[in-house]
Amino acid sequence: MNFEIIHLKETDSTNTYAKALLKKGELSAPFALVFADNQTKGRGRLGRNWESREGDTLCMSLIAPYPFKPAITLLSALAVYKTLTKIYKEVKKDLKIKWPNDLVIGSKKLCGILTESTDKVAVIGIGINLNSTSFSDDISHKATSLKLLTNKDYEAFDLAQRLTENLVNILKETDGTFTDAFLKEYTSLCINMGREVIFSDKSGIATGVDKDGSLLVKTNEGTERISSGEVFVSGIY
Ligand code: BT5
Repeated sequence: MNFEIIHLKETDSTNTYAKALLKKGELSAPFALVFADNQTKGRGRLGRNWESREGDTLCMSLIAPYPFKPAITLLSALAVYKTLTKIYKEVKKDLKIKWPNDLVIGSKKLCGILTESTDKVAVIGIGINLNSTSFSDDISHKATSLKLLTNKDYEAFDLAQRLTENLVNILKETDGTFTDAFLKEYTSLCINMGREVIFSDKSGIATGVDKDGSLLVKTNEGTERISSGEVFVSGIY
């Protein structure tokens, strides 16, 4: 393995744990996987929650030696896609990426990614619903799992290691920036393309993704580049 592994029984958030490890400076490799069997206070973006249950949800963070680059989150979503569709071929026809950081099945969310960066290191937090068959009332209308799609059971730790291996390889190959080939692949899987998207107080049609990871949206006033913030896609949560 080309990364260190920290396997926890339980933690509040693997991203929080990873950031504390970085502060202590006790890591022995530039890449490290922090994996938790159970996460009690998972975080989404903008202070939101990430819901998980032991045995049902994969919760991991990858520590990677890269300064903040928006494309890292998008490349991570692509690595999740590539790993899941390589191991579980039957999910390929249903799995898509929703810009920037979600993987979706149909109109529901399967995976979320929270990247937190310093000027030197990125902590890429990944949550995937594996075996969940129910969710809290807050998200039951918009969440799904691999088990709900295939009726099979999945093992989180093994998947986390294989995903990390792929993600580390992609990050090393690209240095955390988009190559033309990865950008083309990401765009072809991105469910936003050609659809109406709503952002801030505007709307338009998503036409592409830029090399820096921005979403390109054609509005009445011309093409806008969206680099962060919330983007809603018509018909999807
Ligand atoms: C995300 O944020 O989707 C990022 C989630 C990252 C979770 C991982 S788990 C390991 C690591 N450690 C952490 O503490 N976090 C990372 P965002 O795009 O802001 O979406 C959050 C929203 O997704 C919530 O407000 C809910 O509406 C919804 N949500 C929460 N839990 C969900 C789940 N299990 N499945 C689907 N949707 C969920």
